[in-house]
Amino acid sequence: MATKTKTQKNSRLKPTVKSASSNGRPGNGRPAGKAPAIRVNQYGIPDWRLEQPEFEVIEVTDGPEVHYEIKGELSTPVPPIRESKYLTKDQHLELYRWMVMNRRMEVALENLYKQSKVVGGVYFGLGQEACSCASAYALGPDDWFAPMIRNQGAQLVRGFHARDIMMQYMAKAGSPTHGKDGTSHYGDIEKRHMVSPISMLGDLLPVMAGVSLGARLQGKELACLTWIGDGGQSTGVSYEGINFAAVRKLGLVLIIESNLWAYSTPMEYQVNVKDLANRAIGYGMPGVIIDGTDACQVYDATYEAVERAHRGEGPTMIEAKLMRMKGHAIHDAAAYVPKEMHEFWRKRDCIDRFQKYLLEKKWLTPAQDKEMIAGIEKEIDAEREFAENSPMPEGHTAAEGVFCEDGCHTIKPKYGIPKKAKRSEGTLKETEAAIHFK
Ligand SMILES: Cc1ncc(C[n+]2csc(CCOP(=O)(O)OP(=O)(O)O)c2C)c(N)n1
Ligand SMILES: [Mg+2]
Repeated sequence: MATKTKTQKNSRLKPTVKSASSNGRPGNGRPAGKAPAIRVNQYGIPDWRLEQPEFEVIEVTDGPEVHYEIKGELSTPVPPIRESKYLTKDQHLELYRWMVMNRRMEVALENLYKQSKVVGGVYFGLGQEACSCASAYALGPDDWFAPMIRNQGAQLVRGFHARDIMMQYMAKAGSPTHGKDGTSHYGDIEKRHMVSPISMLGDLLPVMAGVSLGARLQGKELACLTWIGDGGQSTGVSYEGINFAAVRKLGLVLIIESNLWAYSTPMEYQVNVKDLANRAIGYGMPGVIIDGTDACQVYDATYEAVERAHRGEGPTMIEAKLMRMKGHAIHDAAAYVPKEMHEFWRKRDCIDRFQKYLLEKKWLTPAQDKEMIAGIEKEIDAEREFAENSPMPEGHTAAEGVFCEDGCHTIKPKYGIPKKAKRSEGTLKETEAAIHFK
């Protein structure tokens, strides 16, 4: 008979305390109470959530098989939405519309994939629409953003059309990369101020810190928003990027999407801390924990981080707690996720809760809601039809526009010529200012 053994792990629910043993080393075993008291410093990371779920995922070995089980409190009531300090009634409604648009577009993408109209895979942000849309919605018109695969909603909020995203997945000639890339590797540095996603997790962090630094050298304090997963934030380059932003007080607004899974690795086996926002302490920057399924919390936390960036006060780390409600991508059925975990988070669906909130406040009537959703469906249908009917690229275009050719475009400062730093003994030479920041 197979024996069930649970992998040894420090429980997050009840921290274990090991008894001290001297191991024969000098000094150990000295009677307590003789040494001077040790001061413990206190750091406070605010936690805006109205619920702190108490459960953990445990790896269970059952003979040769390994699977995950969930242990803890799963029947707690769904928390209310935290009232926004900043959003007006109309902005609530506009934000709700973006979230619904985000979800409906991803349903359309899934259908296109199932009809074999997509080249490659498709990625979804199901359950994370509030996190993508409300954060992008909090940016000012000049601010920059760099989405990851789950932030397609942010692209819609910042001016991309559903057809752009659809055509990109379908590798159409009219897509942002003209059919040269099947997923999401495109940006828009001219109009929408979007830096292309980078697949190497963490690399966007120093890039966005650099965008903020570049703008500062040109006389502008901008907010540069990007997102990273609970898995991705463990990379070395994440540390380097965040640290650099903190030291230079750059306008990086970092949202850690703590969605409890990094591919098939649960968060408990990815990091040994419960709250990733605590890491802000080590970087020397403010951190905040929010409920990533509450659009008002996402908006308010990002809004405050953006204001801080505009004042030149430096970066902010926002840990948004939520759940990745689908697999890593369409090919991943996420069978490794315990069923009860999906059920717990399904009850906390960001769109359902926001809809209920708006209806209860009477800012939206059921009839207006129905009409709005029907309008979005019509719009998505038109976008899908446009994408489906648009042509594939001509063969000869494959080698075009891959490398810069003489005169193809000029690289120039966007906001102005970098200012020279002043010194008491004089002024830096123009070249020195550049070297200083190398
Ligand atoms: C540096 C690096 N290592 C590994 C990968 C492969 N990879 C792509 S996504 C992913 C999981 C990411 O998990 P997480 O950061 O939590 O984001 P989520 O998918 O949960 O949104 C991995 C391991 C990668 N792209 N880059
Ligand atoms: Mg994750």
